[in-house]
Amino acid sequence: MTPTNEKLSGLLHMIAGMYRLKENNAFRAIAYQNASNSIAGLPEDISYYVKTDSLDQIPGVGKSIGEDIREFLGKGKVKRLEVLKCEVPSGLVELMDISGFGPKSLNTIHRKLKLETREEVIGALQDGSIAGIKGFGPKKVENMLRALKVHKTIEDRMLLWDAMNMGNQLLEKLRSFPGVKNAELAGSLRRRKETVGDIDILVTCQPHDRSAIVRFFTSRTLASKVLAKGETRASIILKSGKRQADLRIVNEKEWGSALVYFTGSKTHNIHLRSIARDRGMKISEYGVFSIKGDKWLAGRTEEEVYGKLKMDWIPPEMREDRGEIELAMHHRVPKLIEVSDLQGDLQMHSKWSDGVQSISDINQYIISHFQYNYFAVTDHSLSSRIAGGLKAAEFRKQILEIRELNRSNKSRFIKTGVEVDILQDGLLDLDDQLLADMDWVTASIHAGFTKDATERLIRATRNPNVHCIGHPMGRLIGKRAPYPADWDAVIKSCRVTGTALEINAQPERMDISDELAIKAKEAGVKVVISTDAHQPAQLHFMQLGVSVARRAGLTKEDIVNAWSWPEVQRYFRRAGKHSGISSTG
Ligand code: DGT
Ligand code: CA
Ligand code: CA
Ligand code: ZN
Repeated sequence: MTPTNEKLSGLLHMIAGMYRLKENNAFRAIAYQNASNSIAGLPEDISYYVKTDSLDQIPGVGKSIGEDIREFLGKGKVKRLEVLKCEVPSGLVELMDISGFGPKSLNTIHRKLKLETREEVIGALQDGSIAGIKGFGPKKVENMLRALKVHKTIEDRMLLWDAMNMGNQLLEKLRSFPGVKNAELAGSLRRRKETVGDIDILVTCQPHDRSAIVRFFTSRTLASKVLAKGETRASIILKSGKRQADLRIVNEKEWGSALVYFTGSKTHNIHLRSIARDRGMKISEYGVFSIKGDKWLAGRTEEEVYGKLKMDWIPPEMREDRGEIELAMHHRVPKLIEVSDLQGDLQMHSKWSDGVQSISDINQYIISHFQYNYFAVTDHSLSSRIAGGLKAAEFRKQILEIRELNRSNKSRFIKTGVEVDILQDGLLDLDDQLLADMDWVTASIHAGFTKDATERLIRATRNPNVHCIGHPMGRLIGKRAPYPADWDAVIKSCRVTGTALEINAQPERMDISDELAIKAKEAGVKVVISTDAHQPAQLHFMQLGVSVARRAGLTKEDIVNAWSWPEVQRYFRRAGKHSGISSTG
């Protein structure tokens, strides 16, 4: 993202937040949020669109948001935001993303206690003054405090998606710096953990190039602050994003052993060390050595290091000491799923509901960017009103549109579908006949997050029209804890009914988590990796979902959308599910 696009996207996000805080402005808030998302995904700097007079080509940017953008480029400010700041307490907007801190609650707190900043609100929660306000009973306050704790994880750590973007940018710069031979991400980022504490980078070079590389890493170009600086290492606070990055420089002969060491995890390394010891060796970042005689035995590549311990190479995503070392010793490391294995994407939203693009534009984008054989459009059902949910009759119309598109493309590329709401009692928001006519049905919970969801989810899995449960845990990393549920019972019901579980690849969701995906695989439950894209750029989140699956040791056989469409249909038919009546043909 260009710096201007980043600023503008942030500003529109702020306006969206202010409208939400102002209440009764949900639709405006969504419009601004959509525009903010679009701009974050633009291939060109925003000034290009102004110059070529093509602002209106940007999804979600209409006349009035277009004017805001011109104003921002001209004066660096937007009047609309300045006005809003006088009307609503802007210091509270960032709290609003946390569950339990909705606009209504924040407005009440603001009015009753005259609080203006997030710190003041957090203080008032902790010292009990908020508990004195009507409507803020012990249960509510407890929920708010718990949500704050969830939020804390994301203040200390970054989302994997953000870390990947920052890490890859940094890596590119280092790789093109003179003298750098190898450069690779390490630590939790290379293991693709769902949150990342800091960005670790490992580099090899000739000893005489080290100081120039350290100087570059700690220069103003990359660092806003230097935390530590030595001959072979440095720690900085990155200029972009304010997060920490650690650099380690090693000799080429140590590359493999250093990569193993700095990739971790710590528990994986500890287990490796004990295995080495059993075999009369020791292992460190400098290599594998014999205990007797202290002789260097291996270290150039990771394969060499694991090989010396009589193990197969282990993909970084699996290195958590969850059984991968035993698999590697028996040469049974699975061939993990890869992005290129995927044949389709089975959750996304078009502008029929809260997406920004038409089905035909999504179709074009997917054809020109992916090697898929199918994709499903899954707009929201009616009870997701804020998300522009559709009535049954509108879905019928949408089905006709998709058929027409397929007909004119002479293909069955686009599948009809829905992300149908699971209501409070576990029933679905659309009638069974309509669901049965869809190629692909994902059922998700979008309301009632604090109640135990076990029965609701199980009931949804029992519906023969439901192929998949969408974002099953309902968490938003750093904002909302998963709903309480008996996951073993839910997974069991998926197994019995042949219902798949989604790995939703939205950066804040990563839902189900790697831990649940491991359980799903153990139970023989299939998984669908979906982007839940609301605009084309988000279709690229797929790699995030794939990293969750890889951390769980999943292979092509475990992932529904790694199969051809006839295989998908066959699987669900055998499981006793309806598998569409070829409404796309
Ligand atoms: P993070 O940054 O909190 O998300 O997690 P990591 O795993 O990236 O941890 P970090 O940045 O402290 O260290 C990077 C890697 O270096 C870690 O995964 C394993 C290795 N490492 C660090 N400290 C130790 C240690 O005391 N013992 C061993 N065996 N390995 C360590
Ligand atoms: Ca780290
Ligand atoms: Ca580190
Ligand atoms: Zn959803």
